[in-house]
Amino acid sequence: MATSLFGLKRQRMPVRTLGYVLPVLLTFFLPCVSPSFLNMFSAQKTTLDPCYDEHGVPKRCIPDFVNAAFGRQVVVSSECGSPPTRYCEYKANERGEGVQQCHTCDANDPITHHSAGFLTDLNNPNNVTCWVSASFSNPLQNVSLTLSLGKKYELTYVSLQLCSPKPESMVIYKSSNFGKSWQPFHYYSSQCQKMYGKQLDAKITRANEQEALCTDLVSDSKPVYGGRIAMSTLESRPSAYDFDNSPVLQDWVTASDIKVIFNRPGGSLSDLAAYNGSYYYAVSDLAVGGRCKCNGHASKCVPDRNGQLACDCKHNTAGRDCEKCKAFHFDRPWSRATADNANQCVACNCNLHARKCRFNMELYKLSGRTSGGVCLKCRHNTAGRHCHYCREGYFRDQEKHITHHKACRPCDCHPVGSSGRTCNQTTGQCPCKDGVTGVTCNRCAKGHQQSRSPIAPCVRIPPVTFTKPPKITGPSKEKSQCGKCRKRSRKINRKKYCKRNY
Ligand SMILES: [Ca+2]
Repeated sequence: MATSLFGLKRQRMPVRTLGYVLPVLLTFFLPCVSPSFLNMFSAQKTTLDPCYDEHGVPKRCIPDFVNAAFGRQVVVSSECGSPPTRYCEYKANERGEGVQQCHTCDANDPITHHSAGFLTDLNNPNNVTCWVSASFSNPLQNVSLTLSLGKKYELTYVSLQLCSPKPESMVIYKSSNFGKSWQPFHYYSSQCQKMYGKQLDAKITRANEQEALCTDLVSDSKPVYGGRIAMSTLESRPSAYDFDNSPVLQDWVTASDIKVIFNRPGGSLSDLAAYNGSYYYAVSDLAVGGRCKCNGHASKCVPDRNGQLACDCKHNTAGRDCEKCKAFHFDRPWSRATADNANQCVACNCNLHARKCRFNMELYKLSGRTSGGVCLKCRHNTAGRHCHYCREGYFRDQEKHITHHKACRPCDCHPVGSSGRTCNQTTGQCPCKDGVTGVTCNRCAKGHQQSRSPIAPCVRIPPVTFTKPPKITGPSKEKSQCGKCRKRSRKINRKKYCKRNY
């Protein structure tokens, strides 16, 4: 597959568009781009899954470089042809004389219309198609182009190829929240200070890397017609050389929408002659070069269930931009993949007893930044941040692995014989009252016998003395019951106590 320095896979972009755009970009933008940023765009080997190496080890992966504007609808504030109108160009003939060439714009004519669809169609230099705004007489009338990319992208450039002369003042804005708010991306004006309160060609430092530059287009206004305006998102920005480690710049290049506002038409004499008191803007191609934003965790973007473009997330990540860890993978904090580390999200260790967990930064730090997952709603009578021990009232069955759903058995402490309901986690031994024995405290210890008192259910058997046995006066039924009770076993009866008082 033919790849260029920017890792462009030529099949993905209309060949003619790339052929036209790339030389411009490489000439202007390469010197200011960091090696790590270029590496990000380096060609990916054709493997089964670009997000894993041949041993199945996760590695950073990124979607192909595309013209994100291609074929997308652009909302324009103005369009010529309703009703049909004329617009004129002022060009030099073979003898160098200025000649006016006028054209008809009829929105309802398939041949002479100049609709917004021409902004993002195939950019064929042999058959240039232009959007043309309606003509206007006030040069300060704004005309805007709004392009929704439908998904966050990380942009390398925004470019406009013009059919009219280059405007004197214009601004490119970006939105990274689908049009809720807009941020200036680049100003163009011969009067930066006057028009926008911006310094011409201001120096960008590490302190203001998200500040839009203001540059002058008119000083570079050849050719008058068919010129190209192109901004590099990273140009002149110091951290471009360390893009991987610059969240500020990663944020700066992120956009879901682009808006271009023309504030003032080009002001040279030839331009004005062409306008002849009636201004217009005309653009043949609006291109937005970049990659679907997936934070290094996906190699492609695909339509989701709702038909919206979303990253095909790997490395246990989730979200439209793979901007979070997927459910139950919160043992480490989410992080963008870098060239050195895929920063895969890791599943919580809950010993198969929980389906949910959360991340705890304190525990993560305490563990030496290895594990911060805390299991939620441990099942099967387990407890602990990893559901790794038995909850109160249960003890470990040592014959079963901790992941077994019956690894914890109930203590089953005798309600009368034990002094509590919590047994030893390992042995299952319940806390027995004095004179009581057995794992569940269900028997009187040797030398003890059951009493009538639930507080002291087993009392010491009094020493045997050889005195004359007392005369039994009670009913013979009670006597036989007591005899039975004493003889049978030392097991404590929960409901019934021997009535005889020892
Ligand atoms: Ca076009």
